[in-house]
Amino acid sequence: MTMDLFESSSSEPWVEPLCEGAVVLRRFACADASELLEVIEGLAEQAPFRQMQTPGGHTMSVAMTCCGEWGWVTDTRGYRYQRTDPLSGEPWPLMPTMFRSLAVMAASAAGYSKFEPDACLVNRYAPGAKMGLHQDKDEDDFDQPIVSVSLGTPAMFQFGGARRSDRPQRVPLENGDVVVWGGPARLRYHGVLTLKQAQHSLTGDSRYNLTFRRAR
Ligand code: MD3
Ligand code: FE
Repeated sequence: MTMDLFESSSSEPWVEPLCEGAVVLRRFACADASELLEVIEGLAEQAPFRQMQTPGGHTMSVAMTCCGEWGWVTDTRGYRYQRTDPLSGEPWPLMPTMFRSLAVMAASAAGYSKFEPDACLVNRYAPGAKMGLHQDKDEDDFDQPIVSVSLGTPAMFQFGGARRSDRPQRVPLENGDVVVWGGPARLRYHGVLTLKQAQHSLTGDSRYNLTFRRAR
């Protein structure tokens, strides 16, 4: 009885390989979660979360902001990385040191020892928000992995294949889970199912996702 309680409260990270090139580092960022969220609040004072327009004229349900040398933007002219926040015309906030070191440690734990991110996209999901199946292909070098950090309420991630029509597998992602996507997994289709109503002690009803990239 007491032993069960003890084991279920263990919070040591563990590793779940997803496929060749992709690995889930379960709870890898749990110890840093509250600090990461405080830092996100500070970033959002400089570069507020906004719901961007797709080239097709739709408003994304996910709110986004960026930090680092390059930020990812979408508008009616297309998808691209740019050095400045279109809302202010100012450079994106610097990538906070603790963001960078977490991403570098995670990449290294997954076998990518030379990852130097120059862009971090911060996604905020309210209940009802989702991200349709897409590929991340606006970066210059697909040999560089992407590191993703999930914070707040749980989400169901969809991990598809090389073609949009490939049936995706579902991967639940919780607070503190870090995924590293590289090699043959780098260009696979992926998305996030509609976020369910839930509560997390650190974020209320929201989920945040950081994706660290090498844009250029
Ligand atoms: C698999 N974000 O910002 S992170 C994105 O949870 C994005 O907000 C999702 O997809 C989110 O572009 C998923 C996981 C992820 C990120 C990049 C990938 C999975 C990936 C690139 C290739 C394959
Ligand atoms: Fe993506």
